[in-house]
Amino acid sequence: MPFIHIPQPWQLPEREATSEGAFLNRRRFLQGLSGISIAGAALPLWGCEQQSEADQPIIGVQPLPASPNADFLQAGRPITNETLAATHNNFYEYGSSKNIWKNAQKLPLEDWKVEVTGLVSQPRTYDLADLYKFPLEQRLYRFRCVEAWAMVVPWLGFPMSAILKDVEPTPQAKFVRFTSYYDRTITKGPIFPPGDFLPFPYHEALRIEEMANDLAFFAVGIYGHTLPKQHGAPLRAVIPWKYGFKGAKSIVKIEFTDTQPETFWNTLSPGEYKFEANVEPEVAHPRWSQRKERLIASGSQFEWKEIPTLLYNGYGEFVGNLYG
Ligand SMILES: Nc1nc2c(c(=O)[nH]1)N[C@H]1C(S)=C(S)[C@@H](COP(=O)(O)O)O[C@H]1N2
Ligand SMILES: [Mo]
Repeated sequence: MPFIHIPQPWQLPEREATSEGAFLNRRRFLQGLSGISIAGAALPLWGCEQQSEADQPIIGVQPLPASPNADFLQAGRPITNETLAATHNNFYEYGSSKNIWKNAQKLPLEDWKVEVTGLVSQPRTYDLADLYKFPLEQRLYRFRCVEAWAMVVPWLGFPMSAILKDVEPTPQAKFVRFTSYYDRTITKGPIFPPGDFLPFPYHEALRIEEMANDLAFFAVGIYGHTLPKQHGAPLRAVIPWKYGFKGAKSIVKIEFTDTQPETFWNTLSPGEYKFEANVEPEVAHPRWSQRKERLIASGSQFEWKEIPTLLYNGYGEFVGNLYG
């Protein structure tokens, strides 16, 4: 039998592990992700109080498979410390600060369903077990928020194209819309004076060709376990060449449409948050430049590393053809 070498996401070249934080990450990654140690892992990776029932090893898929595409396994930057990533979040349903991880533990995951509907020939409703049956893979992606902070995280999930194959959109389908879980009595969310005007539920959308691109991903996990609630358990969109706000969290509905759907931030402030929202260093946000970004680089939230922003977040070779 031929020996097939599948590179693992944590096999980063040494030169990328320059900072102390990256070194610690590397160790944690090895501890957390190797099939053997995770099988016997009783140790929470970051303090019991932050563990949630969602934050578990995914049963039945150990060891976790790496993406067959080696290009999706190297970010050219150190992996972000897991605790930092999990305590610096945008999730407006749970508050308008970055420190919402505790509040987000209110998200109820019992009996989760994801309805796929609209212009499709095979509408479907997936439960959690169905989602974990997709062929899962790990991908190490750069991640860029429109606010100019950035990170590198190992997602676990499946390409969005797998859903396209399952539900078969009709020829009329031109867009896909994602809707996040929302219950006003549970998620609360910020109330900005003079009133509660945020257009919840959070909703985002892509052109169907963007969804079909190899890079477009649905994550069910991160750092080798299921998604913590603050990262958008149990299913969130990851579109790494676009600003982070395109990646709706805690998705309950996926809908195919013939016209361009409204989206949350674009509805709130169309001049600042475009529908397309590709990472483009030369296109400034009205209130700040996008030429540079601050990488959450090491052991403290206050140690930011400033680096240049890359066009399409460095993924031009995969997505450039979408934008002639
Ligand atoms: N439902 C929902 N999804 C959301 C958001 C949100 O407020 N609500 N924020 C978005 C923004 S602005 C970013 S940068 C990312 C942050 O993802 P992270 O907290 O997992 O890093 O989630 C995106 N998805
Ligand atoms: Mo963001």
